[in-house]
Amino acid sequence: MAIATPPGEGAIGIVRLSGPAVRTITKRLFRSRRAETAEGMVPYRLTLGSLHDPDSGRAIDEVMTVFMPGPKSYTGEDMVEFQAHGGRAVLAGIVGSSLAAGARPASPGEFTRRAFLNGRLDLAQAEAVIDLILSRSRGAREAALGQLGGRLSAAIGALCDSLGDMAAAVEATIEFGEDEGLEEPLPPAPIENAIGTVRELLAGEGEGRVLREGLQVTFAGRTNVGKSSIINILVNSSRSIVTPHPGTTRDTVESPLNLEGISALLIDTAGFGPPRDAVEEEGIRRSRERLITADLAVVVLDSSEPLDESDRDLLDSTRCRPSLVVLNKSDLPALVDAGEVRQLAQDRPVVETSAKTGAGLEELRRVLGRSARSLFPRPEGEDPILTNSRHADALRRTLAALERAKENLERQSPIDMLASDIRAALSSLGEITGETVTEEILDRIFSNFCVGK
Ligand SMILES: Nc1nc2c(ncn2[C@@H]2O[C@H](COP(=O)(O)OP(=O)(O)OP(=O)(O)O)[C@@H](O)[C@H]2O)c(=O)[nH]1
Ligand SMILES: [Mg+2]
Repeated sequence: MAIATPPGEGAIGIVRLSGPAVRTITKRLFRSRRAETAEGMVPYRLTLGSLHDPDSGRAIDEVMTVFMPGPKSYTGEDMVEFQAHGGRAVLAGIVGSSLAAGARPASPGEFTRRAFLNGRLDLAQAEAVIDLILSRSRGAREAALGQLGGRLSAAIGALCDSLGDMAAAVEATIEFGEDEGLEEPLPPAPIENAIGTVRELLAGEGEGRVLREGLQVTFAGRTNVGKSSIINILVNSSRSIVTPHPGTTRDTVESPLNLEGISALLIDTAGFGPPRDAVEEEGIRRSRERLITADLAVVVLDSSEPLDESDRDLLDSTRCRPSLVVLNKSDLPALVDAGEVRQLAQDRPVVETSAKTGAGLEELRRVLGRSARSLFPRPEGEDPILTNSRHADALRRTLAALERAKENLERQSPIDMLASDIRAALSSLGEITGETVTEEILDRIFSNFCVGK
């Protein structure tokens, strides 16, 4: 039993129960308005009634109740959900009465864990549930929904099938005693195909990281060019401090922003310039670090001051990376030749802005969105996207085992070795869908869930 809705006050608060005692407990708590008993409930249909304390009989709330008999329920067990008014005292009353009627509090993710243990979902799908709840952008949501629908599981399942056939052929050979090598060599195609598929899945890991952590967009430039002012406008808040003094931003400041359905993290950095103290020096070191690790770099220049060496260095050092150039302070008389900047920018977009008047900011938003899209072209494709580092880790071990298998096959090594490689690959794949997974890993996964899911 657990409250399934977020804490606080809301229109509706849901308490859900799952397990073999659900019918008995419901009978003790719920009175259908029409039948005056819980028996008036039709499975999977909402029934209006009231909840009562089992000891005193006192009413707690008017509720809608839905009874979902197993195995056709989320957990695969008998389940009931009470849709009550979403207030603290109401929900506390329902929880207290459920306990008195024989329920026990659920642990985090216990409903989904039971769904997994009862075969309603595999582990990758169960993990997609929490990803879906935590998703903050369309891309993340669609990837999680695809995984929940079994997209990744199907790809893993197909791999397991073909490797399973191969394993069976190898085991059969061992059984017939030909352990000194194969008379007729096994065809390498299934292993090569599997290696290709695993590599392809792993190639999508970068996209998955972007979905999970957001696209890192680092704004860099000299001090006082207006980096913080621009970011504040883009994220519509005064997240970074802005002052006329050079060296205002001394540490990196991160602000999340949704760029055309892709969640991004705009990173404001300490401006480049001669450091006046150890703090600024460390700030500049951090700026460089965030520039190196950025998915997208935004080079900000001040058009009201002549280009200097550090501007040119920055334009040059970001040339071969996904980056764009912003020429800020377009409201002031220009001392920078826009033509020269375009030339130094080469084929990168150059956007002229004024953080003071807001000119060019919409265009900058569009250009950022376009760059994000081009870095991350297929959030709505049909291919599974690897968003989970646990899955990536298991796939890397699968790949290593498959590569060993390929080598052993080519070298015509003793067939036992091949058999053990294929078994290792299958076992790593099984960790993803949960066929081969330890209790400890399950604990770790489900402890990230909220109570009530
Ligand atoms: N006229 C004009 N002033 C601007 C513009 N953008 C920023 N400023 C001013 O320039 C000064 C510096 O702006 P910031 O946004 O703090 O610049 P920064 O690049 O973050 O500076 P550091 O944090 O020191 O590296 C502030 O006084 C801003 O008001 C602009 O487009 N036009
Ligand atoms: Mg700043």
